[in-house]
Amino acid sequence: MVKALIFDVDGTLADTERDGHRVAFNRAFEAANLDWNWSVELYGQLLSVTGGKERILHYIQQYSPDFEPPTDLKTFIAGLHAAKTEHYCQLLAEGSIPLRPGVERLLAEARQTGIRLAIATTTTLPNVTVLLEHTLGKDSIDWFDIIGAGDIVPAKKPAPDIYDYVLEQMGWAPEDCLALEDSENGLISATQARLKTVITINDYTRNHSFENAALVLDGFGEPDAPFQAIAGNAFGATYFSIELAHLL
Ligand code: XBP
Ligand code: MG
Repeated sequence: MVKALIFDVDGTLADTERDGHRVAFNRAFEAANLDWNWSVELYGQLLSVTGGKERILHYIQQYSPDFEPPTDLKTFIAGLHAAKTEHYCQLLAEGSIPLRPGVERLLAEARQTGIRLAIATTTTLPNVTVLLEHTLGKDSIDWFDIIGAGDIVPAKKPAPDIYDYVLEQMGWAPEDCLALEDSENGLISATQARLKTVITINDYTRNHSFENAALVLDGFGEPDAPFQAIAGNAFGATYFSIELAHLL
């Protein structure tokens, strides 16, 4: 029996990357007078590197090697990323990014049935709280026993650190938990932490490799809007529920 669900945020709870993070990065670049602009397509490639600061560094190294920062590189990237976080929070506070279908129902069902909830994400903590606050209300932050986020661990996904951190802090055994992810890096991270993982794909991750996932779906689905099962046994279910989580 599953005792806890551990959710990824970006791409899993909501499609935040294309119209949220990407736009916020571009706004921060513009405000810093940089002529960088991350298109929808380029951003898909850059997503192979998790973490905003790590992604900016990767971009400089791979796409703009002659770039000379005005201060030392680490300080420059940290400043740029702090501005990006502000733009991102502003964007989400406008309420423009909804939760993915089925997320609200699944969280409610978990709470009703005594299943514990946690978050394990690469993104910066304020980005998580602003999303929860503007989709489910301020109280929803307390629905989660723990929110593991960002730089709290040394290595970001695909390293297992953030899942290990959540398990260790809560004293949970991996076999009692289920991870919910959307990407290959997320799956590798959760699997290395010995967690069974369900994937809900999105436009940026549909071609990733999900070989070790317990189940790969196109979304959590709703009673009146069934999911498509892409790989794994969905036990005849048409939407992801706690009942199905117990069967995996
Ligand atoms: C999410 C990410 C994050 C966001 C940006 O990965 O890679 O880096 O794109 O967030 P996952 P920050 O869903 O696997 O956790 O800019 O705050 O780092
Ligand atoms: Mg994700």
